[in-house]
Amino acid sequence: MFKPVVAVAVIMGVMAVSMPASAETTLSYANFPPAKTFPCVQMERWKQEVEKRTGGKIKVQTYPGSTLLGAKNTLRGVMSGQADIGCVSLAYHPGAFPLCSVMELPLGFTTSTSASLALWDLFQKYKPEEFKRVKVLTMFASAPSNIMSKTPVRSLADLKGLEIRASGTLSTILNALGATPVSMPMSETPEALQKGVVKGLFSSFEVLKDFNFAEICRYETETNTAVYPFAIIMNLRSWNALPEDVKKIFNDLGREQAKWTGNYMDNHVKKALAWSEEKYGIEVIRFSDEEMQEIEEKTAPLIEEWKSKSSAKGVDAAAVLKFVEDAKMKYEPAE
Ligand code: 3IO
Repeated sequence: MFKPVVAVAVIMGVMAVSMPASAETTLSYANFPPAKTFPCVQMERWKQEVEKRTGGKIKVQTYPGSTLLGAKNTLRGVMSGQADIGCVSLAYHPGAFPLCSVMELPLGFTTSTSASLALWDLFQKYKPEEFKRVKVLTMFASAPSNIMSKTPVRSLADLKGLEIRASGTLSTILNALGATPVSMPMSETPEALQKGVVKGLFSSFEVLKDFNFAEICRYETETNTAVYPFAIIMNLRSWNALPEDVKKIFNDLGREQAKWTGNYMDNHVKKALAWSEEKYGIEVIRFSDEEMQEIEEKTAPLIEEWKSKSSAKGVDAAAVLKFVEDAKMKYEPAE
């Protein structure tokens, strides 16, 4: 017998299954290096937290390995809406970030955690013009940069004329030390090393494992000079379209994510070094105190250069530098 109540219930049941529970939004998130590298590991963690905290209202579709946008077109691509969210290494855009590029200077941060928190505080304090066309979701920095090379670099003399991959201000640091810097994004580095276009790279040690660079670069010279700052940016129209409760969840995640990423990175550097020693018998080289003193002297002018360049773009350079140095004191681990 025909029962209208049952029929209506069945129809409503079908509708409930075929229609989204409520307005569900999927955000695309572009990242340039391979999935197992730290910018992508932190991306997956952010995705997980967002999906959990929004109760599934927001879904995040991640695109590691430049599958949606590459290293140098993520900034533009996010601004124009080709992706909702993207990961930008600030050093790939010399001149574009006159304030936050202070974090690329040889300031002697010893951990990713301290540099990441300093960068986040810096952004919150100044809300710099250079990011006004995007929403900044979080920021973080790599662990300090070191020289990974095919031939041993035991002194600055060994570095002379050696082609080493870096980016942005970190390339100018290499230049000041007598090396021949070759600027390119990290995502192009495996091929350049393989082909011999570069004889090494200047970055944080976790790449020894994550890119298997330990196989080709058996010598690792500690300099702990400078970090690479990163920003996770969101398209403004996509941001403005989010409901207030979701915006709050994203905002609350900003600093927490910076700290999480720093912690992950610092632990992962240790693991990567142990792995590289075990698997490839890499040699870790430490410069003498005299050598470290010379590095400080040779790179000091870069700080003055940054001051004059950023001042010319309206940045209160002395105040910004002091802010970062104070944040460093606050966050650096006790010796
Ligand atoms: C980096 C970039 C991509 C993947 C892993 C990484 N570890 C350290 C960095 C920083 C860097 O060298 C760069 O080019 O942004």
